[in-house]
Amino acid sequence: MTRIANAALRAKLTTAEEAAKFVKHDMNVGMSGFTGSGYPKLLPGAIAARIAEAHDRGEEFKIGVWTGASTAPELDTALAEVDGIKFRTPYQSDPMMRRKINDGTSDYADIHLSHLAPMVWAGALGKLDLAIIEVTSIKEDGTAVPSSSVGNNKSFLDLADKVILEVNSWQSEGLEGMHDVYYGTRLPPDRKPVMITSVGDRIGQPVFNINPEKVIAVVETDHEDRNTPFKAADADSEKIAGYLLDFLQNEVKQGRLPKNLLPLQSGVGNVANAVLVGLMEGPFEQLTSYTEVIQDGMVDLLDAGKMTVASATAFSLSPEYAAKMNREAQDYAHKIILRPQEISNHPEMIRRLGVIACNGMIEADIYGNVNSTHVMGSRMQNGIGGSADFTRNAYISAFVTPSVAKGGAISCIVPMVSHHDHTEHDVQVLITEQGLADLRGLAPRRRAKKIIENCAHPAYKDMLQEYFDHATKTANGQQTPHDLRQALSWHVRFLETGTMLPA
Ligand code: 0RQ
Repeated sequence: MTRIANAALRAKLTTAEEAAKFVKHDMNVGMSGFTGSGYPKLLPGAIAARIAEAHDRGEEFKIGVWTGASTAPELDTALAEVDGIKFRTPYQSDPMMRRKINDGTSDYADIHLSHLAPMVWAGALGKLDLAIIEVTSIKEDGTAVPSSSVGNNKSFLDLADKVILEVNSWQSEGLEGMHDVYYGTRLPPDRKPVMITSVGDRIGQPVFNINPEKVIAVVETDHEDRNTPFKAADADSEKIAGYLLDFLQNEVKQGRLPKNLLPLQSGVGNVANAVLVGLMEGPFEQLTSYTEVIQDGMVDLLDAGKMTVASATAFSLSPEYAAKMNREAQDYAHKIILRPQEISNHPEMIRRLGVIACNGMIEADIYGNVNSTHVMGSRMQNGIGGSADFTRNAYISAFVTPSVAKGGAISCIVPMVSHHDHTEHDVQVLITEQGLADLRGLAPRRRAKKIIENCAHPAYKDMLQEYFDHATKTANGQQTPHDLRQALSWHVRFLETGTMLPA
């Protein structure tokens, strides 16, 4: 049975190959997609094929690609491997895309996830020529039910000159009613408060408005999302999660956090999963989550009755949990809310609700500055994503990492970070498998002592202490002692010798 109930839009049904013919060199294209869910499955490949043909003929053909966040091989790999992306924003985690960014083929603007929509409204990134958006269905009145992510779709649909819709019948019709698409956002000076005062508040509508005159093509697909298999937490992740949970329990004991904590935001990956598993076994009840993505562990917490409601902008589930969500979406529609990312990541709500944020990092320095994005100062890994939207505005902000990387050749605690994403002013808690450093209220020299003692790997602890002692003696001022000739010498040593450890 068709998922396209509106006759006028059904009449625009065509193939991806036909629809792709609309895309021309230098266009800016806004695509759906957030952490591997809800991205267009067919159009990017069809566009990539046309780009490859054009390049074979010696013609220039590259487009700008704006999304919600990371997508999947069908989008980022497909377009990057034909050198088809001139500009990419706001976040990616695709190995091919990463390569093209780092070899200079594609420009990449690493933008806070809550910032992109307002920038697009303001026209700061230029004209949006086309939106390619996956939806679950098109209703008789011409509105569209979003799929497994909302991301920037509402903004792209509203602002693009033209629209192509991919209607994906793999997505569960039970998703209808889960989304809360807010149409009240404005640019200054017309901004009004966004009236979400508890995690479960709904302030928008369950569907996207579609202007039928802008729709140039509708394509049908049944391809599934890129759902990455769940990896069981390793020993280090379990230790890190354990320190965080003990810390939160102590905050409750001290009367600084309520018994059911405050809304949780957690990054994706091993440690985040371990935290969610730990919460399943822990003492906390009536938990809530105000975050970016719904992960397997949150579904477990909702099922167990330990979490009452979770708000995000996308799913990021294993294949098994995605299948479960597809079967049972209707049952979750009152416990899970998917919002546009300028709302899921909005500083106003994160500050008001008092979110507890926990994110991964590449490295931290002895004063608690954090690098989330660049390997050895220059090479882009993924991007800042929503980590700063949450960290800066959180009630409690934590960063987690194993204390070493690359088999011990790299210390993730360094004298000075090689790139700054989160400054010491924003970072309250650092955690490695060695321990937790509560940095709240500490002056830089005390922060250094705590981070070295609690978080550094034994192989690097003495070296960090030596650096700090040396910097304290030689620095031209004592607030944040550094010897600028040596501050980045560990990174230089790694680049020259393959390890941060001295010969
Ligand atoms: O390299 O892929 O070559 O093996 O970096 O590291 O340990 O797998 O860690 O997957 O948790 O990612 C910061 C990148 C951590 C992620 C980052 C190397 C390491 C490996 C990945 P390989 P791990 P994770 C909201 C928040 C920004 C976005 C964000 C991230 C690779 O967390 O992208 O926070 N964050 N969004 O070997 C050199 C170091 C290194 C290092 C690790 N110090 N130096 N390389 N690596 N440490 C998210 C949501 O709510 C969805």
